[in-house]
Amino acid sequence: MPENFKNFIAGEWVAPSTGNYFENRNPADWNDVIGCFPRSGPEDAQRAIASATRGFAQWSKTPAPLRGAVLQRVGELLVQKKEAIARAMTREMGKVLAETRGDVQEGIDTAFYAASEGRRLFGRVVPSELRDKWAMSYRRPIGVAGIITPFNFPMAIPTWKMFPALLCGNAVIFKPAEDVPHTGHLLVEILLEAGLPPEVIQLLHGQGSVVGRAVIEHPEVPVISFTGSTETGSAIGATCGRLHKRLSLEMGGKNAMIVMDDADLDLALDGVLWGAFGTTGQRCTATSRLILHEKIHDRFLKMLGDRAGKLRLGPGLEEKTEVGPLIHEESRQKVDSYVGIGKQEGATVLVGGATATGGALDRGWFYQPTVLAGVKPGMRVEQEEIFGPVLSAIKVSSLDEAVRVNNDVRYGLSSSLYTRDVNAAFRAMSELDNGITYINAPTIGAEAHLPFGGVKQTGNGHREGGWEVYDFYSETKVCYVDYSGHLQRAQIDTYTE
Ligand code: UN1
Repeated sequence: MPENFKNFIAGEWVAPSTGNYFENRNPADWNDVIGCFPRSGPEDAQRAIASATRGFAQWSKTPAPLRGAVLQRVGELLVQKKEAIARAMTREMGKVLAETRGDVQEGIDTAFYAASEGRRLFGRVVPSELRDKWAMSYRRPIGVAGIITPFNFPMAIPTWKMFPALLCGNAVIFKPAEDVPHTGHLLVEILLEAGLPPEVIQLLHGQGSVVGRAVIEHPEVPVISFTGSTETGSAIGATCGRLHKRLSLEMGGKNAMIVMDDADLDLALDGVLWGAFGTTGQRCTATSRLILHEKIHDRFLKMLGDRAGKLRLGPGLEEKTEVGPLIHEESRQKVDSYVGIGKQEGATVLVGGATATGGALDRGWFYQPTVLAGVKPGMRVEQEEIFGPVLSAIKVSSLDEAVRVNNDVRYGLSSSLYTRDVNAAFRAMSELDNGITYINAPTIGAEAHLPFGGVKQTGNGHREGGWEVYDFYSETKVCYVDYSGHLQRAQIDTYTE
């Protein structure tokens, strides 16, 4: 019998009020059941929010350096348990071990950054326009933060949101994606082991449409952070707009790599294989368009076809594997249907283009790494996020055209340019309409201590990671202290002698 896992609500591991559970299976081997996880109901969400409100009252008064010390211990525990968590994560969501180790490392980096921020969290003191008066701003915690996260970075993305939220003094309700509840469980265990007061964190498993919605719609949860699809993000945005909530959205991408005729093609080849097929293409930052200068187009596609066709598919727990499975069957069907759409639109399949079968592959959601050639700007496979191992190659005749093609999509997360021309690189950096641009590196690989996010329909203007996320999770308070002993009127008594 698989284990029944629990929610963590009001300082205790508890069964869901509904009594219902869902199965969590290994996407590389559907006979392997990891466990059953609560299909919670609105009542569980209500209890979690009431408890988090109590947790907030306590934690918001804990000095920030002490909050940082808890996150320091969280980071140390993640270091100790890195290998075990990476293995559990690969079993749960499929990506290869090197990548799940990297995912935990991103959590470690985020924890240590947050810990050090506990001794900064700078406010500002600025000159007042009046004499004998101080003017300053500082940060205050906001309240309970609802954190809703996707399957593709089951450790890193929750930590990007949760650690800054906690460091700033907020309490957290954590709703991990249904595909990765086990990694969520392991993360909450670590927070508790590190000494986080129990009511400051609540773990709520279940469906976004039920518990996610209950958290988002609750008036006592003033801050929401969501990473996932643009469609769901828009719906959350509408609700949060109506309820005047602070909301950070990270959503889709249609990220392009541009390879110019002067590029180091071997370097670009390694880059595109990693950018397009790492995490089986299931990153918001995945390279899903390859914009090739006409002078190197045919040669580069030949090189790419040879290498992409040889990538080793298999269970991510096997060290030889280069590409793991997709997260579930529905996702595999979506990928396959996009390949069909691409063919109908006139693209040709250079490599891949079908479900991967044979041996161990028959027990998981594998799909061949796929390159579509002859893709034209405006085709659906060029415009829409596929979230799988499908790369669309487009031919252009200049950097200007490449930039236009890059920018002509509704998303704007990351972009990449391979060139040896420093002038072209700097010009493109300012013209590529994305939140992140890489020069001579693929579209994936953001570092935890820099702001992460995109423009247009990728996000709503906020950034995760780095220093900017601390603005999102704190409320600015301004204080003026007038020690002149008489009334001084701002804007009026300014120039009097
Ligand atoms: C995501 O795909 O949602 O830059 C996050 C990267 C990783 C994070 C990706 N550090 O690819």
